Amino acid sequence: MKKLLLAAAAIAFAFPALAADLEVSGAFIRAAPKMPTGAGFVTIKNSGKQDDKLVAASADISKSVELHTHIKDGEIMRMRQVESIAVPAGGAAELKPGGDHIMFIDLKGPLKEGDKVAVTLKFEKGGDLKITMPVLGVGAMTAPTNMDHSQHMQHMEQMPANMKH
Ligand SMILES: [Cu+2]
Repeated sequence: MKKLLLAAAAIAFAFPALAADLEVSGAFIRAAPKMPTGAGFVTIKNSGKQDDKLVAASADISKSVELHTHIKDGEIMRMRQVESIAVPAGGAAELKPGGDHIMFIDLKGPLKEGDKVAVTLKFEKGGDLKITMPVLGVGAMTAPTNMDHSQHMQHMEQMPANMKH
């Protein structure tokens, strides 16, 4: 048992930037009912002290997964594969429509709204981070914000004051 703990400590020391420093929010994939490819978006916040990089992503919904960005070629926006996406210390990487994204190439089946996809994000220092990306509508621009929460707050305010015993 003690040996095991020591081994774990050694690994933690070798990789000081832990996945715990990386926080993922707003993940979603656009539905692709008839297309051979799909695009995923997510915001990755790095609360650590070391810059990190998203270097790969994997999922079993497609033959391959690439990291892409958009570049302006004259008046046309084109997609281009990139080797990594920077996740700066104290900052965030925002993968969003029209910018950086995760590209699922050669989908094994149609991506339908309401599906949930398990995706592993691989970071240069933070290691692997497993996330679930919900599939939203074809033209979705952002993941839904927590509207339920604000509604809940309103309920609280409207609660009668004489609820004490
Ligand atoms: Cu792409």
